[in-house]
Amino acid sequence: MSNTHAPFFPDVDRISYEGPSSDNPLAYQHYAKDQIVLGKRMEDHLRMAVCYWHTYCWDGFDIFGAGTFGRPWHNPQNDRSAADLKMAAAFEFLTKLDLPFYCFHDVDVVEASESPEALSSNLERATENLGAYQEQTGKRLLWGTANLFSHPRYAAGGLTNPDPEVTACAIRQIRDCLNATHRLGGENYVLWGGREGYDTLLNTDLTRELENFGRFLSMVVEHKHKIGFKGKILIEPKPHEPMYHQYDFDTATIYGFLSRFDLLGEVHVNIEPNHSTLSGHSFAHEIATAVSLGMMGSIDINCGNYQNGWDTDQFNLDVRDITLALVELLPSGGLDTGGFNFDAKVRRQSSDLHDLFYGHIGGVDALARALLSAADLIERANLKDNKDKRYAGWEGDLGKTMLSASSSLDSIANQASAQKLDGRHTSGRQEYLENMINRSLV
Ligand code: XLS
Ligand code: CA
Ligand code: CA
Repeated sequence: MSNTHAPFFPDVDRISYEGPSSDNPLAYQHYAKDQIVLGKRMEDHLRMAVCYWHTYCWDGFDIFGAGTFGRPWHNPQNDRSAADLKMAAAFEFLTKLDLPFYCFHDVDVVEASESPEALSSNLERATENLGAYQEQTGKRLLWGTANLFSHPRYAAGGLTNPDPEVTACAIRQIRDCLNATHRLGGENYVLWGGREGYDTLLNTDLTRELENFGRFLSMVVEHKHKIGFKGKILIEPKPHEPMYHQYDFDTATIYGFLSRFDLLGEVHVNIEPNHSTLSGHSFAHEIATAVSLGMMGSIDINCGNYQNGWDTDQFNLDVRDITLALVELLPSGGLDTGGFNFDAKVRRQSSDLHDLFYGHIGGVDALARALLSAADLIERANLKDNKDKRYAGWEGDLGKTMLSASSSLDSIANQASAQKLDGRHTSGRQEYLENMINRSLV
């Protein structure tokens, strides 16, 4: 497929690394993709992706007003020619940013489709075109996903809808999009339960909805194996918005759900900082929980606004916050099939095409700085040694005996009394450790 529509960004060259002293706003100051950090190239650590929906689909509308962007690839009908132009713009932008991956929803890559049949066949055509662009540019698919929340039929959810006819439509979309992701060599398949949850318990059979959800998620996993898809199936935790309550509340909730339906090891998580903070957790907490429970999949990098708490999907420039998350992620081996997908959008007032570049360049450099900072911290601050020392007692006689199979509440209590054990607090050195973070920040 030759990109006959390009260029949409004629005055922007490929963005390259110019170093921290560069004052070129269309250059990377920290992201040097071939630089080796902790034994791996930066590009391979971060595996960054541009998302279709915020970057190419959104025209700047919000609930109070119409679109502000006037993108040259949009038209009011969102017809086939708009879908084709958008795809050309997408691969030009990705190539100019020099990032390896992209992500999409089925409806993002096709024209407006008036029926489920039309969506299936339009997706078929779009998959061919995406494959051709991948071939031509060397870009890869980090993940695909089906949009089960925008069409009015999904007002009460997709896989948890009260009406089986709606759920059947949702399943058809998932089947088609998982097949398309597989054909495109996608590395993961994501399910964000956009409307899997409820607005009021008064009309909701919570027991039935969760049972149906578990049953149909098992079918997604069965289908993945049937077609030989080697990527990971990922659920994306989010506590609320658009629904009052969403079943995939946070990573720990999903762990309980997967364990109930015997899906542990088959389904992992796609963690988003903005969703982490919405659920009352830090980004680092969600990463640490996923690593600890063996559920780490991928990351949708963004952040919310600290004052209003909504899902504002901003580019995350908070190097310290990302560093704290990477300190949890990197020692576990880092991302495997996952990556950092920019699920972030420029503000509605940022209506120039250049703003799309500024947004992503800032996000990329923040990730690169956080990677360098986390690597320095891990190497210099001996965080592992510090933790090992703090928990050393559990490797000694007392700790081992207490945890042995023959121990009981009585045996431990009796030992405490016989040996007159009188445990004392030792410092956790929190301020010392927090200072180490600030000293490592690049
Ligand atoms: C919305 C979600 C969504 C998913 C993909 O809050 O972040 O964008 O990542 O459906
Ligand atoms: Ca997301
Ligand atoms: Ca979000």
